[in-house]
Amino acid sequence: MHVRRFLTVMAVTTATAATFQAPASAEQAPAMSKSISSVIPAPAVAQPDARQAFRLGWGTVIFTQIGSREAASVGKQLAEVLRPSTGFPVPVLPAFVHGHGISLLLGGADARVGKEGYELKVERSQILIRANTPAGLFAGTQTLRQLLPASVESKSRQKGPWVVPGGKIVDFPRFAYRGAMLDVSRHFFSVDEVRGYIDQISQYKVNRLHLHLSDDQGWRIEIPGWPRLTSYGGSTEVGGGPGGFYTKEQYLELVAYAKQKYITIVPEIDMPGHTNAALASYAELNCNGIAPPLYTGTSVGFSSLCIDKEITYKFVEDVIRELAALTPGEYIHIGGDETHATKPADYVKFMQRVTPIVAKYGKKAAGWHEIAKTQNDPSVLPQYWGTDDVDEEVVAAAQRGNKILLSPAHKSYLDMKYDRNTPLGLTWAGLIEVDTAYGWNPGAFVKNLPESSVLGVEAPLWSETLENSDHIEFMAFPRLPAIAELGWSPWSTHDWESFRQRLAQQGDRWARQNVNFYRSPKIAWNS
Ligand code: TNX
Repeated sequence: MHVRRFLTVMAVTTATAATFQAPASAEQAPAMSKSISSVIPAPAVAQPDARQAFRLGWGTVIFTQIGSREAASVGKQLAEVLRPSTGFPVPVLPAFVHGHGISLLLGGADARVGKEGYELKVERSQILIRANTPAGLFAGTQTLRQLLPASVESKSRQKGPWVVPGGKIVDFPRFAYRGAMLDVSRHFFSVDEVRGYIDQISQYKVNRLHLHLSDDQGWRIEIPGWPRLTSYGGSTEVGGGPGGFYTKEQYLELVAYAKQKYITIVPEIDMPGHTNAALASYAELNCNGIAPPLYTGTSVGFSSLCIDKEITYKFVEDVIRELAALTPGEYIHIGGDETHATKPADYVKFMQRVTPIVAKYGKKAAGWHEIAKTQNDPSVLPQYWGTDDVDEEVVAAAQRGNKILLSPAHKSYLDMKYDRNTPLGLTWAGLIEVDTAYGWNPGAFVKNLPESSVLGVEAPLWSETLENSDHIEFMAFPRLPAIAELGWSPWSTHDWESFRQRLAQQGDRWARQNVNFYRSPKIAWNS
């Protein structure tokens, strides 16, 4: 079978040779002079060794830990990146032997790598990635991708040489939660569009994708017993387009796809505000019993579930039970932001009743940081989205034992414009160039919030102005990698000059992957 694949690849190679165009020579130079630390996120420990380098060739094999299906899957995913551009067969075999190859092995790694880290050694004769878990192996292979020339990301055959700079990396994350959020409510994004974003963020060791599945403009996930949520509440979006929703099967497909890339999906149903789509679908959820019309504008803060009706809590429980069943991860996000149409006392009453429902189904509640003032439950995860560095309620929650997730809007909101001329996006939290997105320390950002209380960071992408993958990519790149580095890399590696040089090398990779990135003038892009 391997021989046949080998011959097929040979044939393809010959056929494309005539049309092959040599890449601009400028690309070769930085690839050759690149060091083992030229990666985003910056590795925790990197020791370059200029005397060593590995050259991928026709005979390169990926060896994976014997008996581990997951290690084999990580190896296969790596091979699928390498084959089209190198034209090499790159077979993936269980590691009975060590040859001239790339080995992905479980166990035997440096003690510091923990659950998600890895050790990577690049020598003339082999590349060795060791980790305690398949997630660590996957992280190691994402590093390896970036150590190869950018042209490795092309879908068609490119000229080598395929050299990986020599040395050793010991790498592991600073924070457990390294997230991205996508708002699929304001504009709906298809399964394929979300998969594309998963592919992109997983390259930067992001391990959570928070999906904002409901808002005033659309309800996007099927819930048994409440069919109008999707058939009616999901039928439009901002601007009046057709909207859409995920069936249970489609959603599970996304969960499984993300899992292959060691990303856990965190579902959000925003409540009690941001609920017009649900209120429009079911009249009984409204205090006055009258369903409002569907909404396709972009205002916030005008809708609320009816706090004093029992049906509200039946509805919420049905939703949470279903989300919990669809979620392998520990968190269900229950929103709770901008509840200007809910009285403060009602808001507290609602959250105090709803957070135990999340616990009843075996999950912990995450919520926008307003939730911090509603209870003493230390398992709740407030997500800070303020625009400054002071929040006493969040600090008080941390003092009671809550972990905090950081998404300060003026730093991490990917839907803010880069500058005045950015054609997409909003400005309410400020203009966010890539140096601003990179320029903060999550471990010492909110006044009196210690690093030990910070679970991690998340970069939200709200979609009032975004309609397709090109738009998503333009807002996320290059800022998402900046936030990803803040989540992964130790603060000791934090250095704007180093980051901007490493970022410059990503431009060509995105171009090869057809990622529509923003060519920030702060960066000397390498292509
Ligand atoms: C605020 S941030 C919101 C969203 C908007 C976003 C636009 C937060 C918890 N709520 O409803 O989409 O601003 O940037």
